[in-house]
Amino acid sequence: MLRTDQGQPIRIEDYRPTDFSVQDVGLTFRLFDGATDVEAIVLMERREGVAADAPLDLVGDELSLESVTIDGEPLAPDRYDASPDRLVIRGLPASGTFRLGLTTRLRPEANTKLMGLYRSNGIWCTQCEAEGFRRITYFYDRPDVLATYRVRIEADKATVPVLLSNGNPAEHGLLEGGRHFAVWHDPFPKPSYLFALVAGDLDRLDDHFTTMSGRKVDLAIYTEKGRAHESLYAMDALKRSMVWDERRFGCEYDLDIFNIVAISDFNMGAMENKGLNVFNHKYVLLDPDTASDADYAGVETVIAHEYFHNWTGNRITCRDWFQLCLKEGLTVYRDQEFTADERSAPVKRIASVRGLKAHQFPEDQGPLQHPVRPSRYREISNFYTSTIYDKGAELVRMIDTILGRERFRTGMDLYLDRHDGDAATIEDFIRCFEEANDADLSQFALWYHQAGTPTLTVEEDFDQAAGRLTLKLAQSLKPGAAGTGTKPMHIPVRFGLVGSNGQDMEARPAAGAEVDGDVIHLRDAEETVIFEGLAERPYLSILRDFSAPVDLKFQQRDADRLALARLDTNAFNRWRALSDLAGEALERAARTARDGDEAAFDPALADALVATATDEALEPALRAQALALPSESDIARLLGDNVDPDAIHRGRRDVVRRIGLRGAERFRSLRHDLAGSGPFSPDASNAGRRALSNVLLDYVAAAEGTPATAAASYAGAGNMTDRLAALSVLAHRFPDAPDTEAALDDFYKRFEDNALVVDKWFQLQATAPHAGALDRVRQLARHPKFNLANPNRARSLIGAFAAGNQVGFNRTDGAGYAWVAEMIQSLDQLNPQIAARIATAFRSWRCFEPQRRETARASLVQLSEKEGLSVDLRDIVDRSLS
Ligand code: B3K
Ligand code: ZN
Repeated sequence: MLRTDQGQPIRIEDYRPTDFSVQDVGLTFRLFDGATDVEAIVLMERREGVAADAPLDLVGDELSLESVTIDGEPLAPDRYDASPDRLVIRGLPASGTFRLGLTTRLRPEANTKLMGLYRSNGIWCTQCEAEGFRRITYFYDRPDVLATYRVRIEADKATVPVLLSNGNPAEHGLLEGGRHFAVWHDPFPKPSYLFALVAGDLDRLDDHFTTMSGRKVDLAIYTEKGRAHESLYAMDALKRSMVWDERRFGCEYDLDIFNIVAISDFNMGAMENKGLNVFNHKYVLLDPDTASDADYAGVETVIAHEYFHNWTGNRITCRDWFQLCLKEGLTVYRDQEFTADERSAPVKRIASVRGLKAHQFPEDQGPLQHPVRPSRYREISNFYTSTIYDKGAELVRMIDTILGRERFRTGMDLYLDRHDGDAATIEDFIRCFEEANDADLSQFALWYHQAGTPTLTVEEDFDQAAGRLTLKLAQSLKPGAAGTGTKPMHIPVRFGLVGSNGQDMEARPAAGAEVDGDVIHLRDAEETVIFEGLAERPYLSILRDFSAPVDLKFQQRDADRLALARLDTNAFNRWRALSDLAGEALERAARTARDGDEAAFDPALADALVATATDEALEPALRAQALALPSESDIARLLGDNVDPDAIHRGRRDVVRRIGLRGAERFRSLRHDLAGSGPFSPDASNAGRRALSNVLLDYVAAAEGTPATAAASYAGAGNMTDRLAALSVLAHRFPDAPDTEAALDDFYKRFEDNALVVDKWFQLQATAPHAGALDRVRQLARHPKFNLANPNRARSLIGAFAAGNQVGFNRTDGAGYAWVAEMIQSLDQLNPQIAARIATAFRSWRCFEPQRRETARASLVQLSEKEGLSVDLRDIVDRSLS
């Protein structure tokens, strides 16, 4: 018997190249309702040095093999063994090329995993990353096997007019029986995970772009019928991305055509297939009445991200999946820089750091911890994590900080030049920065291999008489679940010494750690830096722009933080000063709420927030970030252990109410001033004004203690951002009010035909933190519009409740955990990837107080004892319990 995939661990040290090389792949898809035949002709050759009797060993997944040929001749049955997930062929030529022909029969309509070829609303589409191509044909489905592809698609002409694949169009024509065909040729060798096919009755938005060398590229975005006009903003974002990548990194687009397709059933955000990006329609379609500012920003980011992959991911791909951060971390870094340039650098940085702390820090501190460059996995789909993406991007950003912008670009140029056409490794990437700049990044490289969030401790001492500031910096890393090393790493610490006039003071680094401009290079476990020549005690602005992904421990005086919140020239650190003060106030409030007391309230924080809200010198989006207090899960992370989500919730509500009471009058008048007039515009500056106005609405509503203002805002809303914000204040703050029910009903009735808005309606209710939350989600799971098979819908109810409703999911009686576990188990039968992803919400179970810890563990254990769990889900459950 051939082995079947039981999720055996894959280890990096077992990597070796394939026995046969693949040069070219020809694929013919004959699309019919119910069944699709795929004929593959693969040009291969035994590699030099490989034993002449070594068999060809290819991988499949749930495949059914119809025929095998070698150079056109049918292969005798005794020459091969086939099972749904493996094909082994013996007796192949010892040297020279041969053509392997395979025919497989697929059932795309029955493919609920949405990996390989499947149908979404009648449209045939594919998703191959990471291991979906093996669900189409037997292949070396791994990223280091690069080949050119020629793809022929045949289908009914009337019902399936659009036939798309990677590369450039080569041929098309008519066939008998009302059918037609199209042939696509992709001249750039690519791994199988970048293969794509789309076929259906689609609408199209056309445009074009002229590259920096003057080549014309045809651009098209395909949508479901009648929705092409909703992709105008996405098209604009695409063209801006193309310009930006040329200017910033010298990266020019290479094919004659670039296509994007929006699909409604999609496991993730989008996919960077060569020349044919396939998107979750959430990240393409926008309409001023139905899309919020967050949706516009999301589309812009994802369009850019997938486009940027054309160089960082496609032209240079990964040798193996352990190198996933090579393309993902780097591409996230690039899309963050794009947004910073297009919108606002400090606002983007704050949003990225908030995201990192909310998603990556808990992952790095819990049982699902893994290094940015892992060395083991059981199921690669479970490694598309915040650690790979977001921490991966932080590591690239640190290289930029350590080397400086120009030297960073020199290293990138060498990487893009030297490795074009390669399947590369992290070591290749780092070496380019070292060689191009004569730099030593060997200690820095530990960041890729040591899991966990290092703690950076800072102490300061100022000698007034001598005008001398002494900084003591220490780093430490606890051993965690991944069991990787804890050696001191190279940490770039950006800093400033802020004078009472708000200017950065000039100071001589007199001794101690290496200081280069505004960056301290911390390399040892403990180091001291001495600055001399200071006329007054400076306010220390440390870790500016969050220059390293560390857990900063710095007992800075409140007065200094309040001063930095007013004065710091570094906008990010102005935000952080307030955020740290607020975090501490919220921690105190949670502790006292747990003990049944009311927290003592220091009005200084409220006054600082009011001052920031009304500071005309700051862009509104930045003020909105400052006013948005740490979330309930942020507070849970700050508390660290023995967490009681009900106490966090009560404490936070109390703090918001008191700030609201103190600022109510100013907040109301500011909202009045911010109220927009004129037609809706999604640009960053208008979005910032709406963000500020809506964060203020929450304070005002909290202070008033009645739904009246939010209900009025809902009724008067002229766009989705304001409408959603008002509805969220109603549903989250006043769940039982008649106004809330009325607004939720109105919202549903207005938008029930728009799936993306109905998702918002599910999500908003699923995340409302109140005692009846579980009953509400149970009821919503029976709603006629709920559909477990659609990933967006499943995420908007189950995922949103599990990851975004601290109070509801973590009920003391364990009923929240039990319901989520039950839903995950049903979902696992349809779509293991989505089930496994939602299950990661259990990862912080050990941080709770004993009763919740026990009930959460019980649900996980029950899940782990079920028969027939997918490899995906079992991997997450087992690791969560380990
Ligand atoms: N590379 C894809 C993600 C694929 C996820 C596979 N489970 C999208 C992206 O990161 O751009
Ligand atoms: Zn990506």
